[in-house]
Amino acid sequence: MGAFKEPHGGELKNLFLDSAQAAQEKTRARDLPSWDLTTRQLCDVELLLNGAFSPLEGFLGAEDYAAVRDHMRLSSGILWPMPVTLDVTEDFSQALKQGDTIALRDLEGVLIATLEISSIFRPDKSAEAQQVFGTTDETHPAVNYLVNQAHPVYLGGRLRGVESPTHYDFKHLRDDPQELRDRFAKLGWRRVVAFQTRNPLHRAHFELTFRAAKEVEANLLIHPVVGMTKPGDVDHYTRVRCYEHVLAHYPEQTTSLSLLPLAMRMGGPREAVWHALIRKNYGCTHFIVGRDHAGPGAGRDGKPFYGPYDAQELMTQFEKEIDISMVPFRNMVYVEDLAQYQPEDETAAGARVLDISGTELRRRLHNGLDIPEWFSFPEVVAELRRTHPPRHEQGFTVFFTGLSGSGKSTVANALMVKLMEMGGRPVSLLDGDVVRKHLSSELGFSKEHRDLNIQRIGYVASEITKNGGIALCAPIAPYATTRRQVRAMIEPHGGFVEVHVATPLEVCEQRDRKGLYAKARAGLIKGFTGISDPYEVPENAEMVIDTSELSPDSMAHRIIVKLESLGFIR
Ligand code: PPS
Repeated sequence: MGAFKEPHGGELKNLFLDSAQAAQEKTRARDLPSWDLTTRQLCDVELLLNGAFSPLEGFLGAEDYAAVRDHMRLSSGILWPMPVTLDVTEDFSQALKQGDTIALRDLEGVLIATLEISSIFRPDKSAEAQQVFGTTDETHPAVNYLVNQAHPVYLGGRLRGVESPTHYDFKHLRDDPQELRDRFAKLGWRRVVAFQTRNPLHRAHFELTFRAAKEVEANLLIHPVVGMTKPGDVDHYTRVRCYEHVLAHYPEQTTSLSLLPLAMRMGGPREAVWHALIRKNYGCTHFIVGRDHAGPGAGRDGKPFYGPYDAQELMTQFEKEIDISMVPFRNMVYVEDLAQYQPEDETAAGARVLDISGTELRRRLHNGLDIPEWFSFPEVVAELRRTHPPRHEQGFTVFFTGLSGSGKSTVANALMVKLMEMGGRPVSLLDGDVVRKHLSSELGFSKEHRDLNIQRIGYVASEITKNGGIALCAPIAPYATTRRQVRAMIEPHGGFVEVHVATPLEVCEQRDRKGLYAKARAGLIKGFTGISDPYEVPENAEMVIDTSELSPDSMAHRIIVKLESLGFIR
């Protein structure tokens, strides 16, 4: 049996040129203006080229864009809920006109496709945010992307595919729509229910997918997104290792795993409809929509952007038109007395139900606490513990900030020695003067140069932290914005403890160990921090210390106690 579901729009697109044409296109591309695709654009291009976004043949032009934004349809009338657009800079668009062709390259400069431009337009971003995502609140990840990352000009047009973006990871689990259709046909799978996910699978998901497949008498496709998901999600390498473990728990020959390089928008109901269309293109007949499908969480006002079952409601409207059957699912909870999972709305009144939220799971991982077997498979927990070790096994950064002569280096040195005495993790000291000698020797003290210097320190510290080490940084770091950037670079990889060395300026100036304050006062050094250049006092530092009050040794000891209380050492 061949494919049993028509692709969306009737024809499965394949935008790749044959090898002779691709070679010609490569030669031609040498003289074409070239655009380096962003990570998100690269995901979109991959799914455009391989037909996952059928019937699209390229990025949306102005007319289709407006129709999709306002009516969830292409101008031809075909249902399409999500704008798929190519955003470029004003500068790049300046020299372009309709009819021109541009080369689209990946981050390394490899030619992926060419685009024949049919439309150049400037979107009204707030209208797009409001219409597509129902909000202009920038805490919504897609709105944040649209407003703060997407470039101002959109280029629409048809794509000619030269080469699919390269993936070095999990090649055996990557299938394009035709490959999955062929696999289903070969296995004789006529009914396939797809499960979309961006999280590791725990027992509740396992129960839900297993029941869904049984209910509709279909085979199951676990189809996780490995392109872009919600910032802060578990990385896809860890997730895929988890999925492979869970796969072994389904009855043999019933379930398949394939990875989808989609860039999610976290667009709730509209995104659910989009996900369903995509799964239909991959040959699936059924699609599971659970609670809060593709939900971005809560907004600035603390309220969720979408209702928990909004996605199911919108899918109900379009299910027939898309021609894929939704398998709606309520939240699954563990009923302790029955020792089994049940949909939330089927549990008997008064039954003792157990659940562990995402936040609670992260807390338990952080602290190395028990994660019960009713919640997850032990192999999955072990995998998560490998990438999320408890805090005392993670790397961390102690970032000292304060005026010249405040005692940052002295305390940092004392702390380094104490940490080395304790052992367990390598310790690196990125002292202001040392960094300026080895990492930033060409930089001066303008705002631009100071920012660059701090960003370099942040980068090195984030690498040390990521690899499980301890980084002690001791620059002046006078600007709040740059300190915030450094925190954001490091926190995803481990701990970040900001210590404000708040020794008063008079004391620093009185000490004047290097004689720099005297020179600054005499005007011999321009832009000296605290004298003729600002120091923005930290507002959210984890610790504030003053070296005019206590010895460096006592200070270092206080920091050790703080690190213990935060769980980074024990
Ligand atoms: S920054 O602002 O964080 O990039 O500064 P940093 O890399 O920590 O370098 C500070 C050391 O450089 C000496 N120095 C100056 N400091 C402040 N302002 C000016 N204009 C300046 N020129 C030279 C000073 O000795 C600082 O060392 P510390 O150890 O902080 O006293």
